[in-house]
Amino acid sequence: MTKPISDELIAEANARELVALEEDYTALGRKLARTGIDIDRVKDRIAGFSVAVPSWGAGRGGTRFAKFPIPGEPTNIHEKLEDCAVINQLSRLTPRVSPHFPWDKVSDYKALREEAADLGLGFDAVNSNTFQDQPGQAQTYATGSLSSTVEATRAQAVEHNIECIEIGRQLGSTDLTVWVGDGTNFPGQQDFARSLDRYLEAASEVYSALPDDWRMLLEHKMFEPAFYSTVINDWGSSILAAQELGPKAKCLVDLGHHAPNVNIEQIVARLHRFGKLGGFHFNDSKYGDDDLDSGSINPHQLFLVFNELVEAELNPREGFKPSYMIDQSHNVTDPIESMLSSAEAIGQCFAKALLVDRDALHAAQEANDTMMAFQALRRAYNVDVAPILAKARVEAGGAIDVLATYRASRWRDRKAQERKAVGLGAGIV
Ligand SMILES: [Mn+2]
Repeated sequence: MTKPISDELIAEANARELVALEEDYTALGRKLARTGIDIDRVKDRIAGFSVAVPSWGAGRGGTRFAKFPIPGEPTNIHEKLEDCAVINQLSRLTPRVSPHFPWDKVSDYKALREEAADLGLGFDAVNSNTFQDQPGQAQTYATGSLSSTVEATRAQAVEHNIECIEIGRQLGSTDLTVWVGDGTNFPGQQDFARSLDRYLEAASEVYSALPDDWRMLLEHKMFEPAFYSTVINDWGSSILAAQELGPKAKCLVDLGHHAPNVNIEQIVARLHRFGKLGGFHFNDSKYGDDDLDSGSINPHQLFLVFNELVEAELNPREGFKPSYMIDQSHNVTDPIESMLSSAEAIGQCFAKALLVDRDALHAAQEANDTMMAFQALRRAYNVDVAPILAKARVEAGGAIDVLATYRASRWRDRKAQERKAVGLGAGIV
């Protein structure tokens, strides 16, 4: 197995932190024991938790105005896998990569799967792309893809999704994530009902091509690139489409794809209630974007989402197997550092949700004791769970201080010497 960062460097960095970590972990263990919680059991749950990273997140993102590349950023799937391996080696939270096609196309997928495995990585959901045109493509997606009024365009979009399934089979994936940019910029531009009909008909052709153990994750988005309406605009349209397509179709919740201030944790509970919660794209937002780092703006919301997921575990519905992935745009940071920080934020919110005294919460809910129900959540949210995550990491060979260890490795500087420079460009990648 190829390890991008040397074990010696990680061990050296950890040696400086280990005594303090043991002290903090022991103290937190004593505090949690007073409320009947075994810290080692929480740590074991964290050790078993993982979140996928997107291949496209390994490069610097951008906006429609500009993109500012950094020296040493990856320019192909092979270099992206290397960077994803760094994130997983240090954090021990991100063992899978979610590829995007055609961006990550190669000629030999068996070899790509082996290359990833050698780096300690597997593949998560495959993502199709019918929101931009590719060189040599026969039909344009300028006015839509799966919902296009043009039959040949819909057929091309269906064919691309089926090709993604075939690639995914070779990579070991079992999920196809479908997000279409289809929508309108003007009132009257398209008929709301007919465009959804066309989408459903085309999506059902993709659905029919799913292998037995596969799922089709429908990702909704309220706006962008279409700014007046989108065909799969919210969780309502998403669950209706998933119900119509069949049991293998599930809804994917991207935290940034809602109107500002929407109660996303309630949507999570609703989707789960009907067996349609397929997974998450984690990010954060301040206004209406889907680009900021997970937990950087509203970590409390992330905690409340995980609180619903822990509740869902206690009341499982058919096929409850949510997939977790980071999906954010790293415009001003080293993407590796952003994903290390984000994976930590996501893991922390899961750990805090595990600390909620469920008996106390449920009893307070049944007794309509509003304040104590709230306090059951608040007590857990207020716990600093960092020592639990650090202990789980170090036991799995990861770094106690992921960012300091990453910087000590000088990974990006070294890659800047080896990798070809990225050209200037615009647009989200
Ligand atoms: Mn997304």
